[in-house]
Amino acid sequence: MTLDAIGGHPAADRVRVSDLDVVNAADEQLVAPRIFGVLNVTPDSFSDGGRYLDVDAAVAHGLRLVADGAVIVDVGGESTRPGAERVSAAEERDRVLPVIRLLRAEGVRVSIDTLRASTAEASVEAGASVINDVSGGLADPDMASVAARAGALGVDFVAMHWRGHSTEMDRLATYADVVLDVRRELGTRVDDLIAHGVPAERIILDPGLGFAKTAEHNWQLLGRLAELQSLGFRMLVGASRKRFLGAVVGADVPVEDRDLPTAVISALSAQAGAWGVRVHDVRSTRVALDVAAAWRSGSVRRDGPQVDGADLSESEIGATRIGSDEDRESLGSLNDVSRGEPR
Ligand code: PMM
Repeated sequence: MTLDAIGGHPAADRVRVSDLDVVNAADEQLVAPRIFGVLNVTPDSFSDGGRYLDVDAAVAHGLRLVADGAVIVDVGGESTRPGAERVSAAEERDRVLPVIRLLRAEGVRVSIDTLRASTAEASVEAGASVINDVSGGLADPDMASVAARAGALGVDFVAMHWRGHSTEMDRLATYADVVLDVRRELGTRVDDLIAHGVPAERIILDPGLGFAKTAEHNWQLLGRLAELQSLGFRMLVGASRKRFLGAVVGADVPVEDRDLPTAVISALSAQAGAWGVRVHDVRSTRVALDVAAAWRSGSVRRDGPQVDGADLSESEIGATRIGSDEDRESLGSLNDVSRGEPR
């Protein structure tokens, strides 16, 4: 069957054009794709594990990500690198909740990267405005209902393509056609989420690079991103520093050397119409996205890479990319809602 014959997901009709363009309706002035800055509060994530276990260090790094151009900070308390063992729910919450509360107090928008419904729910209560579940709701049977309750309050849900936990995902990397298979499996996730009451316009899809994927699978998914986007949902791309980039820059170099290919992928993802990119080094991706935007529009954006975090106080850093006072007010009221019981 050709893609033309498949068409978009039926629920995509409910995703209004304006929703495709905004994070929680609060940042319309920003040019897509949005940058999710990665903040792993873990001892063992593959690229930044152990660096931000201390709450103050984590918050300072979150503020730095925003100063560099992230629209949202994606906080994770459990590593998903291949082979990683699970941490307890209590340990995960102890890692992420203080960081989320403090970042919110600084006016920073936060996404919670978790497989657990209980962590997602507690994080939304602490002020998170996006739930980022790398299993797309498959790992925890309660996640879809939490996403539905949170979605009713305007909280977005990232459903990544996933086939199994870190300890087993490498053996699950078999596909007839990786793009068509991932597209179909993401479509099934959308059906299930909507059946549980998640509003279609709150769903963001992600191809899940590196999760039950070989390097070739990752490149095929990137090169044919438009086929995934034809499902009709916002698309988030998470290539940052992943192992498959080692083949480009050399396997024995520091992971930071993967920031250049990551930034190139961010620019190419922008050209392909991605809505968001999730990266560790925000500054290099910001520059790459500004170049891509200038290429498209014929001039450098007025809100381009003018941020110099060194000149800003911490509270100003938190507000830098969020925009005008009016925008900050609307963000504040959004999170007042999110902080309540998501029911
Ligand atoms: N990758 C990782 C963790 N969370 N979330 C989304 N939505 N997409 C991804 O590709 C993704 C993710 C693994 O990378 P990390 O250990 O550097 O956070």
